[in-house]
Amino acid sequence: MEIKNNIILALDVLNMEEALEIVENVSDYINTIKIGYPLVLSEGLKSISKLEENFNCKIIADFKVADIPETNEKIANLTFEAGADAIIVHGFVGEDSVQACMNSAEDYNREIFLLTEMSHPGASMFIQKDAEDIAEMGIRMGITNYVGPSTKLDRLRKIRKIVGDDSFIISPGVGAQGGDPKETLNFADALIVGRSIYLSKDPEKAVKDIIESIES
Ligand code: NUP
Repeated sequence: MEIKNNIILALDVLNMEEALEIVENVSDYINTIKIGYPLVLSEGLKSISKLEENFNCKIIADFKVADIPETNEKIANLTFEAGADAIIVHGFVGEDSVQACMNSAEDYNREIFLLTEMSHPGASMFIQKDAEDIAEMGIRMGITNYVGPSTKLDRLRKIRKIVGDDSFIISPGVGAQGGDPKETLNFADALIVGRSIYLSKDPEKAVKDIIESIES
């Protein structure tokens, strides 16, 4: 996935008008948008095509798919049918559930991102202890795209070590959750940034500031 400036906008706003306005502001610098439950539960799956009609952008659907294989397949099919270029899938549910999403992605010629460890403090309670096994499972399954936390760089480094330099890692937690853009890019290929951009009074400047800090 060719991600402009290595920044993915997490567009967790609750209405389409606001969403379009924010993307309009940053569209010179950003070509990849991650949408998730906040926007889709407010405005529907049509949010995906709305964004794609208005901007030349790629959409990653952050649905953290985590169900039995049969249900995962339905979720992935509907997401790709709606136009998403990629879907984020939880790894802790196991190989068969992840495989169902991979099969769907193959049918639609789209991509999946495997979520290894999460960025929030509560991730240390359960998912952290399995994150390395999840990454190893991903490699065994032939998955090349991963999600790992920018808030815990020692953990991100471990995940990079497991998935190797040929894999593509996108990393949430930059900015509002405390992660540093430049340091994160030592281990990740692209940053996922939400609030630091969409809550800013000047989203374009917020993006430019991130780009500058990466290049400094
Ligand atoms: O581990 C994860 N942490 C995380 O923050 C996995 C995610 N998918 N996310 C998502 O990234 C989160 O749901 C939000 O959409 C985005 C981070 O947004 P922000 O903290 O920059 O506002």
